[in-house]
Amino acid sequence: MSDAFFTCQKNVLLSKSTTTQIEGVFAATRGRLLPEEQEALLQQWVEEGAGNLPARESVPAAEKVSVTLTSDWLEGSELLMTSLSDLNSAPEVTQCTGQQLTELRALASSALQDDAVTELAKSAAEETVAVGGSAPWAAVVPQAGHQIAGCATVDVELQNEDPAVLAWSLACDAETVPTKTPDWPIQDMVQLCPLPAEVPYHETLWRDWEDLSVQPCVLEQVSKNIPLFEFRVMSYNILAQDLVEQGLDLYLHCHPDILNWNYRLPNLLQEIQHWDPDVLCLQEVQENHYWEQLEPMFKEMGFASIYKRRTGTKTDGCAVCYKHRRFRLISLSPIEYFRPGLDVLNRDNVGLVLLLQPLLQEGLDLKAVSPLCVANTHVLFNPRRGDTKLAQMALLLAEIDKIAKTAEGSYYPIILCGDLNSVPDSPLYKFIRNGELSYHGMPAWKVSGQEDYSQKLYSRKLWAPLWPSSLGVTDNCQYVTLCQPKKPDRRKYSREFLLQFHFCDVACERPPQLVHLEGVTDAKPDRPAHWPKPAAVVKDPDPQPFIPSHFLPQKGRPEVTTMPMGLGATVDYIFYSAEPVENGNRGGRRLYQDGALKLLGRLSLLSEDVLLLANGLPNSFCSSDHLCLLASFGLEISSLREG
Ligand code: KL2
Repeated sequence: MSDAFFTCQKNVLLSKSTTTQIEGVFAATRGRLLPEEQEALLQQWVEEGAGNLPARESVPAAEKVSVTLTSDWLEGSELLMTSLSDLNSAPEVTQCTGQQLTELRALASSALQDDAVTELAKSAAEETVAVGGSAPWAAVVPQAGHQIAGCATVDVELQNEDPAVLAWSLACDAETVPTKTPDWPIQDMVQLCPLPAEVPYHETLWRDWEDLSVQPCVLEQVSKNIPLFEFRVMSYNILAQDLVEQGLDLYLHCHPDILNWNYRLPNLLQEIQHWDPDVLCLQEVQENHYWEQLEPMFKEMGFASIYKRRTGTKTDGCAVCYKHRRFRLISLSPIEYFRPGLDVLNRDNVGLVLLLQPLLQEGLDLKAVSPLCVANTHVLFNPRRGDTKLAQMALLLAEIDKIAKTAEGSYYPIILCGDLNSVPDSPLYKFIRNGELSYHGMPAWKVSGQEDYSQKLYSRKLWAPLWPSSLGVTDNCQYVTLCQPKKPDRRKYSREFLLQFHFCDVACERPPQLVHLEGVTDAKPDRPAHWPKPAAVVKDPDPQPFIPSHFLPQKGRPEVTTMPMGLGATVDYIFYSAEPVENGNRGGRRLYQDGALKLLGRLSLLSEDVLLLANGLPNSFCSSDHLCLLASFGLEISSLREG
C-alpha cells in the first residue's frame, strides 16, 4: 500500500521540489518526508479512494466482469483475450513553442550521445546463455536456491546533472522560492518551462482493480478445494528513447523534460515495482538501456530476463522477465519476422516465446502444475501493411504451436502479450480471437483497423496464400515439419470448405467514391433455386446480453492503451488460452470459458477523455505513450498421479 502511495505522490512532490535536483526514486522521495507527513498523506490517499491495489495473496470479491474471448487457432486450445493496461498519469499541459522545440531537439541530441550504444560486455557467463547464434540476446539462468521474497527495493541513481532534468526542476523551484540560488539562468528556464498544473493522479487517472475471482469457474475450483498457482502478468510498451528522439513531432504536447530518459526510467521502474508482476513482457526496450540499466535492475527485483533486439537498424526490441523464485525456464525461442526476399515479411519486428515451469512452494511436493507458454511481440506499426502484420502473427503462432504442444498433441496453457498495433474487432484481432480469418482480396489497411484509407482507390490487397510454401508454415499457422503426415487417401472437400476460397465479404465492399460503369452492378444475385438451403443457425441455448469488450461500463467509454497524437486506441493485449463454449457465439465473437488457466483479475484501463485531462501520454506520471496492462491468473495445481 505504501509503495502505491509513494508512486502516486512522487511526481506531485517532484513538481514542488525546492531542490535543484530531481529525485526520481520513490525511495528518495520517501526519505524526504517526515514519518507523520507520510502517514497523513497516506491516510488522505486512502480516504480519497485508493485501493486499486490487489492484495498479493487474498483477492477481494467484486462484481466486475470482463471480457473473455478467444481464438481457436489451435484445436481445442483457445487464446482468450483480455485487454489490460496500466495506471498512473497526471498533470501538466504544455504547448511547445518553436523555440522550445529547438531547445528540445538540442537537449534530445545531447541525450542521444549520452545514450550511445555500448558494447555488451557480459562477464558473468554463468548468468547469460546465448541463444540463436550471434543474436544479441541472452537467457539468464535461474539461480537455484536464490530466493528473493516479495518486492525488492530498487535504487535508481539519477544523473541529476542532465540539463533537461535540471531545467525542469529549476522551473519548479523558481515558482516555489528556491532555498538557494543556483548558478544558471533561472529566468530563461522559467520562460522555457511553464509550471504544470497539478492534477493528482488519483483524481483523474485512477485505475480500478477488477476482481474476477468471483466468476463461477473460479468459485467452482474453490469449492472443489483445487489449489491455484497464482501469478501476475504485465505487458508494457515502454517507449524506446531513440524512437522518442527520432519522432519528436509526435510528442509536441509533452514538456521536454518528461521525455528525458533519466526522468522516465525511474518512473517506469517504479510502476513495475509497484505492480510487482511475476511475468513481465516489455516492448520497445532499447538495447543499451536494457543491458546497462534495466537488466541489472530487474535482477535486483528477482527477475531473470531475456531480450531480443529487432533486426535491422532500430535499436529496440522485446524483453520477457520472470521471477526466478516462481518459474524455471524450460525452453525459449526468439523469432525474427524478417525473411530476406519475401515482400510480405520485409520488416524487422521480433517476438519471444518461452516455456516456463511454475515452481510450487515447498510442502506441495506431491502436487504438479503444468508448464506455461508465454509469448511477447511488437507487431509492425505501419497501418498500410496489414499483410505484414498478419504474416508476423502467423509466424509467432507457429512458434507458439511448437513450444506449447505437449507430447500428447494437446497444448499447455498459453499467454500472448504484446503491442499488436491492431485495434479491437479488427481482422487481425478477430483472427486471434476466432482462430480463423478470411482475407483473400482484403485491402491491407483494413487488417489492423488503425486508420481508414477507404478513399484510396488503389491500395495494397491481400491475396491467398499470404506467404509462400517455402516459408514452411501452413495456413493453420503450424510448421510444416511438425504437422501430421497427410493421409494417402484422396480428401473429399465439402462445398462449405470450398466456399471459403471465395473472396471474403470485406473484399467485396465497393469503395464509396467508386463510380459505377453503366450496366455494372455490385448487387448480390439471388441464391439459385437449386442450391441447397443454408444450414440452420444453431441457437444459443443460454442467451446472455452482449457485453462489448474494451469498454469501460462505468464510464460509458471505450478503454484505450495508447494515445498517439492525442487520439486514444487499444493496440496492447494480454490474450490467454481458454476453452471454446460449444455453439457459443455472441455478436459474431466466439465465446470461451476458462480452462486450466483462470483469469482472476485485471487492472482496468482508462478512457481517452480521462487521459486527455492528464495531457495525454506520456505525462509526468505515465512515462510511456502506452499504459501498462496487468492481469492476475490462476493455474490449476493437480495431485501427482500415483506410481
Ligand atoms: O503504436 V507503437 O508507435 O506500437 O508504440 O509502435 C510504433 C509506433 C513504434 C515503433 O515503430 O513507433 C511508433 N506515426 C506514429 N507513430 C509511429 C510512426 C508514425 N508514422 N512510426 C512509428 N511509430
